[in-house]
Amino acid sequence: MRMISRIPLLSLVVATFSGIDYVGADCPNNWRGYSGNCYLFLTHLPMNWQSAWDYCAHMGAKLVEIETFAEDNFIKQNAKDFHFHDCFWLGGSDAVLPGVWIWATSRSHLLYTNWGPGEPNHIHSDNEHCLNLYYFTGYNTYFWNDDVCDYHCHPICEQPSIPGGSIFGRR
Ligand SMILES: [Ca+2]
Ligand SMILES: [Ca+2]
Repeated sequence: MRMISRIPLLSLVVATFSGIDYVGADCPNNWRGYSGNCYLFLTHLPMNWQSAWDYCAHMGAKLVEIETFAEDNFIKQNAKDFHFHDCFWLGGSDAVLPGVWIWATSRSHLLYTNWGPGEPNHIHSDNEHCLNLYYFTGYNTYFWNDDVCDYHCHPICEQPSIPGGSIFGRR
């Protein structure tokens, strides 16, 4: 007699991927949380790169530094939420040594990158030393782009989230 054993499917794994994990309680108002960090998309105040860097630094944050595909995806998805096709400043620059891109706050080299098609193309204009998230219309999405630092884009600030949010006055 043959025994047919059925192995119950104990765990049904439903893989969903939104790339967005809101942990708002750990972030200040209007900041969006993802994987231990909080991000502010300052969509009403486009400014040049230096002003964007200063704006974030003034709050004790940094102009966003994207280290992973997951973080990049989170930033891109959130940028799309605002439904305008525009640019956002990222915290990268090659102003110190043209062609050598670093994250300006942490002073570390860019390891992960997501350059748009043909970017960085500063070799053609020789004055694009600041990194932004730029909407490539033909691709219907955002990519990284080296751009003129005096252009006006929207800052994205980043700072670590605090479990419980106590330092932000929220419990
Ligand atoms: Ca980061
Ligand atoms: Ca460019």
